[in-house]
Amino acid sequence: MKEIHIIGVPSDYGQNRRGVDMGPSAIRYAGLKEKLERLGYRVKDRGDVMVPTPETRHIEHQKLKYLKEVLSVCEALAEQVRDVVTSGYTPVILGGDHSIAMGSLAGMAAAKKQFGVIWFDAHGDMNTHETTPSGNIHGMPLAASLGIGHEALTDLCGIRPKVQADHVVLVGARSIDPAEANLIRQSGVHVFTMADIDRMGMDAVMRKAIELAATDTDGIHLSLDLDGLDPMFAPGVGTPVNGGVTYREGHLAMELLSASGSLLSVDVVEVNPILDHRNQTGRMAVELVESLFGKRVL
Ligand code: 5AB
Ligand code: MN
Ligand code: MN
Ligand code: MN
Repeated sequence: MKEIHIIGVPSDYGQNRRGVDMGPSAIRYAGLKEKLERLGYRVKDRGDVMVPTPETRHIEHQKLKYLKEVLSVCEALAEQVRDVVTSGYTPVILGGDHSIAMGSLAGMAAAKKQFGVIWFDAHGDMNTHETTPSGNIHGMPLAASLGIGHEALTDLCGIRPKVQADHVVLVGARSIDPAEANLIRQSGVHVFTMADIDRMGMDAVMRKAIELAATDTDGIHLSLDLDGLDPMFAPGVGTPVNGGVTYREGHLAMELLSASGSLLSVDVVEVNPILDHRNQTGRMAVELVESLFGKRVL
């Protein structure tokens, strides 16, 4: 039985709404460790990566807000992920905003994994400092991990790129900025929008996504942005977008990934307890992770 290591990353430096730094607490409070243990796993919580206090920091670059802080958090996370993966364990990384995924993927790449990525998200996260409408780095982590954008981000941990575009699949996309759309098209990543999910169904979309991310790789990293779900089921996120993945579609996606046997690692990001209702989104995150690690009705 595989051993799971939980890593908390209480960082909100990638965006401008406080509260997402409390994501790891909210997800732990919803019973993550106990529920994974109930599924038969050994689970170790490695605690939180060190994150500086925002009130002591200021923005230096308007197009790359809190660049220094984002980089230091991601470097620390990458070291933890590398250690967990090279020891043969499965990391479950708790954000924090989505900028932390640059650290997750850097750690995977440092562990010399050839991995695919399923990027479950309402957004593309494919902006750069040149295309960003906000300056928020949580809109850039996928581009950076592919080697696109400012070299401070793309060269994180001295590995560029972290992942190859043809092994990357976006699922649930429905809010892409115009210049970001061009980068997505040029990059060669695979995209299943909400319209594709409507037409093909989540079952067919995920089977295809898993095939694309698992072919020629050692397995799949899931980057689970809770705003991929419809805000009806995940209201506690900073950038909600209507028309998202339903409760059942979300679970089906996790169940299929679980059944594929190709999951290597996961990050669960953008849970913001301040914007949530009685930890609904934290609990949803834990439920999805349970399905991802094999929870079944019978
Ligand atoms: B998230 C937006 N595209 O770049 C930008 O939540 C939103 O990690 C990014 O997916 C959303 O600021 C980033 C407008
Ligand atoms: Mn995201
Ligand atoms: Mn998003
Ligand atoms: Mn390939």
